[in-house]
Amino acid sequence: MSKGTLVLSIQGGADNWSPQRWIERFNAVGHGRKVVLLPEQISDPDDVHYAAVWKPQPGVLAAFRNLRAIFNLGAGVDALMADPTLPKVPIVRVAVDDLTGRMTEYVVLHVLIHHRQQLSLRDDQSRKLWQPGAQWAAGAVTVGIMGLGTLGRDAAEVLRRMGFRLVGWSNSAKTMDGVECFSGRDGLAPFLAKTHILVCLLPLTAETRHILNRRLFEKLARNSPLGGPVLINAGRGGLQVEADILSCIEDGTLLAATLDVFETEPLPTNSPLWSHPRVIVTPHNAADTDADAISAYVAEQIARFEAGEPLRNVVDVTRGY
Ligand code: NDP
Ligand code: OXD
Repeated sequence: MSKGTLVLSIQGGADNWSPQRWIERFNAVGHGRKVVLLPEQISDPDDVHYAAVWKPQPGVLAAFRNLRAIFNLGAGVDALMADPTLPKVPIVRVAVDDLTGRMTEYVVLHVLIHHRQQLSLRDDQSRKLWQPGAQWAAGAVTVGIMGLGTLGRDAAEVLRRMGFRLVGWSNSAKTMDGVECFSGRDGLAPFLAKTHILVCLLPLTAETRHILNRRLFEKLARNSPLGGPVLINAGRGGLQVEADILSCIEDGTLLAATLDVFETEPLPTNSPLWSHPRVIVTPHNAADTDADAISAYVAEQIARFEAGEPLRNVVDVTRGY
């Protein structure tokens, strides 16, 4: 009897993320399950039981009537949610230690860059200026994390251990050791009023689109030892209004920003963000997931599912994440 086919639909990617490498990986962990890379012709569409996808073309999965689950090869499912023809089967997203650890590295790195005034020191170096300036303790800085999910919680825990003060914001109410937690629309303003460095690790949904705008930046705490509020966005580009970020840095509403994600990716070469001295641009690589870890995770989830156990990290499609 057929084990059922696994189809792959993977947009772009080079080297480790190339579609060919994904086929090799899924063949290695699939225990003989047939693996087909779309748009290759499928001889028996009804034999397709699983799909593993990254930004698939809308409609590409609609023909598979016997699909049992869709595995998104990343943490964010916004690209999938935008496809109204998606079969109504469970969608599983990636939540693995490898990705979480890499994101925490990124958040800690950029919090420290701003906390330790690395942009100014770099500028001084370029002008051969020896200017040690003022320094303050981590405990003088409050980091506010938007999104206390898999990624936000881990980053918060590590930053707290480093001595920063932590506040967090999420949809549902939470309690976390050493993190003052706020939730929902009503919790947003009090959360912002305490935040010196704002770290955004929200998913992109209808509710969060363009949430990082001027009105929000104006509510950030103005008593930061850094001299002004800082934004770090590693969630999605659709969360931010880039014109507002630039104008807020120009007029001092924001001191600086680190951006890993953009409204249009790759960031167009004519974007002023590229060359702004108070903006750090990274190419949506805050947390490149290890592809071996993901294929092993998908194979393990399929094995659980076929043994009658529940899938883990299933997306709530009504919330969109
Ligand atoms: P989770 O789903 O685990 O966490 C999402 C968090 O956001 C939850 O705490 C949730 O609240 C909160 N949230 C969602 N909507 C709202 C809202 N309207 N108001 C307040 N809080 C809200 O996701 P992850 O932590 O795994 O990932 C977060 C995002 O990071 C991904 O969706 C993706 O876009 C991005 N990402 C970026 C990467 C990069 O390289 N730049 C790599 C990987 C991910 P609650 O807990 O109450 O549900
Ligand atoms: C993800 C990403 O969502 O890499 O996993 O952006």
